[in-house]
Amino acid sequence: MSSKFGHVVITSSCIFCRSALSYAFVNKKPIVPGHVLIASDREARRFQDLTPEEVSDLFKLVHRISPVIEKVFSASALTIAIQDGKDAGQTIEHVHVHLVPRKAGDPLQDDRIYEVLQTHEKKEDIKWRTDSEMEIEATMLKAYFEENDDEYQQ
Ligand code: AMW
Repeated sequence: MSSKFGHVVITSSCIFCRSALSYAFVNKKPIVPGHVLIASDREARRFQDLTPEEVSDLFKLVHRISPVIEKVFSASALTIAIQDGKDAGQTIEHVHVHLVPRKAGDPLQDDRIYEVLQTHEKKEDIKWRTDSEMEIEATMLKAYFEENDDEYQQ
């Protein structure tokens, strides 16, 4: 089943984990390998538009995915961020959490990540990934959840 992400359609082949009210998918222009997104199923524009149940479900899914992303991408830390509104850098008007693997000495140190999150997507010299590149990553992550996570929902 595909899902709406603002004005974009995320095909099921790019979605690697679902919960009751949220879904996790691979990024078309990740700032580093393993930069994934978790969105509410319902197309709410701002964080404050989510119901308490949706907030809880969204962050439970972030919580479930976090250790997997950290391990699979050999990270030692994560940045978990929401750009909540246009003036905070939000380009897709549908609440989503950025989950970014981090490690000592990575190029996103000293809070540079926040500038990169705001500008990376707009850089024309950085290519959008192809559907097949994204599918390969989603399939790898999906398999991990199917094998290792009893709560996995397709
Ligand atoms: W936001 O700026 O609105 O906080 O972040 C939007 C995110 O969505 C960016 O990381 C961007 O790379 C990603 N993105 C944009 N279009 C797609 C798409 N079709 N599939 C997956 N990710 C996308």
